[in-house]
Amino acid sequence: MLVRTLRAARPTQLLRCASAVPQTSPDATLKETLTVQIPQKQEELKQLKADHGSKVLGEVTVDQCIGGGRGVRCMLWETSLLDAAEGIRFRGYTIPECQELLPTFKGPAGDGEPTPEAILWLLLTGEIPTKEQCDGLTAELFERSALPAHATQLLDSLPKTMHPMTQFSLGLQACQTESNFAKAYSDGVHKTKYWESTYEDVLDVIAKLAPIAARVYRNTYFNGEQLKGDTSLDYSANFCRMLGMDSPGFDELMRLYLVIHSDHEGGNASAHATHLVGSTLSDPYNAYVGGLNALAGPLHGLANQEVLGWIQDLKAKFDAEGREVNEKTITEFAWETLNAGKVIPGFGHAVLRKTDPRYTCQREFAFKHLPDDELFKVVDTIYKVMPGVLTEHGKTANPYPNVDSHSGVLLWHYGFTQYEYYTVLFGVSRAIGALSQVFWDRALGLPLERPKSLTTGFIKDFCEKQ
Ligand code: HAX
Repeated sequence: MLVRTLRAARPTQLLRCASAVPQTSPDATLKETLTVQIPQKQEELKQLKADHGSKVLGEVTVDQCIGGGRGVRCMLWETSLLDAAEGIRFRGYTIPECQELLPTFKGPAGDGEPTPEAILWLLLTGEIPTKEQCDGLTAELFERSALPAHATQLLDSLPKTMHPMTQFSLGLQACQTESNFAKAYSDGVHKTKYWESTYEDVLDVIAKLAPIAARVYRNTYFNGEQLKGDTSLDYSANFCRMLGMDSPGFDELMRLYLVIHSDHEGGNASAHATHLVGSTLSDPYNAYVGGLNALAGPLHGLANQEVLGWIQDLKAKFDAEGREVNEKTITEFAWETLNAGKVIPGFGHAVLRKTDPRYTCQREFAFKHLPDDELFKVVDTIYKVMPGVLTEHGKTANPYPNVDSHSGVLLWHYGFTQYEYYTVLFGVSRAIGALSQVFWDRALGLPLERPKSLTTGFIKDFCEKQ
């Protein structure tokens, strides 16, 4: 009832973006809900192709072809949509709307941060789950979280100097032996049934990522001393206990973190890589390993580590010189970075042209929970000066902060200071969105991804003949 009332209040634009699939029963399990939705979505897509298959969605310029395909509309992605000015909408809902509508650990919406289980349900189904549905999903994820012995042995054998993202990716790759899809495919399953084993893999991977990530953390920074989770809690808090973090404040931060990093439409490198690998009918384990390896790049997910590194370097330099970190010294350090031919991590975006709402909600979290934190004040001062510096520099299309600019300082506040590990947390979260879409790729029977590439010679000839 509550859900229906809130849905009725959704803004017009949101209704325009929303899927045509009706709300299913509030008592249904996740699999039951999806089972009802699949034929409807298949029909919707079939109709879309029949009605509009030959319509033109956009053109491709030479700049776009050479420049990483920015703005080229050539991928179907159901779980979220990004607007350059407004930012992300998850299944039609903005971040503040998700915070208002999605169940929390304690109970109804509004009582703290939404849980990752809730955003997983929303991304998979397009529906706002009830608290009971979320609790059922939490239990299901815990049941699926066991790691095979060879995966834990492999993780424990890795050098502690190996980057945590490499360890994380290897850990998931080792779990691929558990893939239901790979087994079903080799047993000759009919293509109309692909979604069933994909569903199992998607939930299994999401469930296993938390213990893999925790193991990497404990191996790298705590001599391999492993800690038990607490399955009386939710996915986030259980993960926090396995990491060795035990405070309600950090639990809430982890919920916020895992929700807002989950999805950012399909063209970003980690989502796109997952989608591309998955489109070959490689199973969700292999597909998401591809996504993780894309996330590990400094222009993408690794930027959250780079931001903390940049702030530490800045502080070290001015502490050593006996100078205060303020607008003037930050500006000076920013120019040193730019003049050295490096990027300012945490600023700029391939699509966004305004401050990232994922940055804004983390800033609000900081104002609420750590307003006097020294590092937060530095981040806030950077926010004041950096758009001006980057505008003066004149290169970047978007001088405003992105999600990675703020996440590290919040983690640091709670004593989670091993910043080389931060991208692993991003990787735990991004699975929720990228794999929800892999599920729909299989359920809708989307084909192998294979865009056309061109040579420089071809482009020259083509343009000269025009
Ligand atoms: N600092 C310095 N220069 C920047 C810049 C920044 N933060 N952002 C963009 N530029 C430069 C680009 O390097 C490019 O320079 P060249 O012409 O010399 O190649 C120029 O400005 C134009 O780039 P753009 O069109 O504004 O941006 P792109 O779409 O090419 O790239 C990036 C988007 C996010 C990769 C870019 O803004 C960047 O490198 N930012 C810093 C790294 C970062 O924060 N990455 C995380 C992004 C969010 C994310 O994916 N999180 O996971």
